[in-house]
Amino acid sequence: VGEGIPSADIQITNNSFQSPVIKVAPGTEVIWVNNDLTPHTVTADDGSFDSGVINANVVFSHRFQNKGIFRYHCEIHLHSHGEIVVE
Ligand SMILES: [Cu+2]
Repeated sequence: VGEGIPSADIQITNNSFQSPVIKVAPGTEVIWVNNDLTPHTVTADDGSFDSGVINANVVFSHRFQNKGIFRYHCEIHLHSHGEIVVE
């Protein structure tokens, strides 16, 4: 994360995104941290961003510039969902 860029963390633990819903301001860099031993992905439902495979103990980050509601899921565990509310 660059200097002065606001950031927010999401922990991926036990196949779930913690917290599954967060609110951030435009320009926030959201950082997902895979705490599990299995790989996950962070894939936008609309395809606007995609981490690819995030291995154990690896992070992925994406900066949300625009307001909106961005829903995402894990391509490996399709029951795992999350939502970034940028407002
Ligand atoms: Cu997963």
